[in-house]
Amino acid sequence: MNDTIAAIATPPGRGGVGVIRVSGPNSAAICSAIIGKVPKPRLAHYAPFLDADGAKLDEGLALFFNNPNSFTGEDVLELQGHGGPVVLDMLLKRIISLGARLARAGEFSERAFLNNKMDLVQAEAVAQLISASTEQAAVAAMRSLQGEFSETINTLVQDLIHLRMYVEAAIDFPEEEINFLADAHILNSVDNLLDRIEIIYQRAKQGVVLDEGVNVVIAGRPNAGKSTLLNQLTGMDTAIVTPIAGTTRDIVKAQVNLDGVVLNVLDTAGLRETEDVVEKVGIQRAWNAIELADLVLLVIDAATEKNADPYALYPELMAKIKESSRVIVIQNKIDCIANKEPAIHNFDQYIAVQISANTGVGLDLLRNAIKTAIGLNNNAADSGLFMARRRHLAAIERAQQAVFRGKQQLQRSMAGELLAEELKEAQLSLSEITGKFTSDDLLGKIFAEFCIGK
Ligand SMILES: Nc1nc2c(ncn2[C@@H]2O[C@H](COP(=O)(O)OP(=O)(O)OP(=O)(O)O)[C@@H](O)[C@H]2O)c(=O)[nH]1
Ligand SMILES: [Mg+2]
Repeated sequence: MNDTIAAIATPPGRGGVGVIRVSGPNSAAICSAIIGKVPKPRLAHYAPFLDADGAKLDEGLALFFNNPNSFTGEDVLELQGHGGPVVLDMLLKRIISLGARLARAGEFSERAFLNNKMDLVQAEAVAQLISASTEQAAVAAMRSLQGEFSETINTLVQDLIHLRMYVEAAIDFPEEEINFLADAHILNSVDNLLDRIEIIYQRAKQGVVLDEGVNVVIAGRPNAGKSTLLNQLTGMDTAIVTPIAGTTRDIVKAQVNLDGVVLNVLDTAGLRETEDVVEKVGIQRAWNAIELADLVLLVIDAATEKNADPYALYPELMAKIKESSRVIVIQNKIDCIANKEPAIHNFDQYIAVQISANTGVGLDLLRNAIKTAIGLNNNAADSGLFMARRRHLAAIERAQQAVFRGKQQLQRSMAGELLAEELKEAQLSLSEITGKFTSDDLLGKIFAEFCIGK
């Protein structure tokens, strides 16, 4: 961390303003060399940006932040010049020649983390805020950035530590240990921790959905109305619709914003036996997509098929989908059935919705069914989603398992030492989330996903 890093912080391309960011011990010297002085910290200073021989490269604003009062906690220089790729490159070269090196992706945020300006969750939230593709995702990322998620985790870690200390105290007095452990207080505390971990897990899970979006695949027999449904969801003529069975062959992709969650929707070729070479390839692609889906919308022509049980209708498909993925059976074309109203039925393993993709009736029910299926519970959304990533979920899950094992040790064998050990394990897993105990390898991976200049 003793070197000085530099990067163009604005996106590639042309814009009114382009910003170059420099961080590290040489920032002040670089600033003096380019504009002839180091301006007062945090005050915009208008100046020409000079080349080595005194020629003007550009002109604009220089902002200097002295450590530790900067984003990274180091001396930081920001040069705001004109937003052209060539002029920014020339300025960056000049900065590099003065003793900075090009920053790696995420390196500014990494330094902010290493200098305790923010924890890992907050640093990741910066990247998520930048990549957010819906308003809800941005709001949730901001919430994580402000530390709400970190605080929840930290409180939980504190309580884990307290309980562990309590249990360890008991171990120190062997003659009283059993009585002590039998005290309902310990079991109640363990149960309370388990409940809270579960709530955090559910909230984080929804945060992951917000961050990553959901892979939705529309599947079913030819002519069931899959492409018509896709067009209803996008509100556009996204896919070709004809009365000819086997119209869709390639996969048609579209993004749909469902109350702030991005659905990556794939419309696929109708599943059937065929000798047509092209259609065969299309159907193979459909199967591949089905295997990767988080949610399968199984479209059935309700005018000709009364059954809606996917296990009876599509055993092969139900066997192929991921264990964690959800299925919504869509009984389509109810406009062809006299006096048929749209409806929704919740079963244990799937939801069935009756709609007409042609007229659009029942689409609101379907949207609700999708929200239920992906766990986007409105109450939790109102109570404040925070942004989370898979790595956070995995850590929460490990903590949950450890506390659960600890509880078993307590109940089965009053094994205080083993309970304490499991509580410690849970504490370490949770601390990984905020970065208190995180290996350098993992840190490297996390920050490598960021963009350059952040
Ligand atoms: N009456 C009625 N017709 C529908 C409905 N949905 C789709 N159709 C018609 O059914 C035919 C097939 O629709 P598509 O959306 O192309 O069906 P698909 O499932 O994509 O078919 P393939 O691409 O061949 O697999 C078209 O003529 C649609 O107009 C509906 O809700 N009611
Ligand atoms: Mg189609």
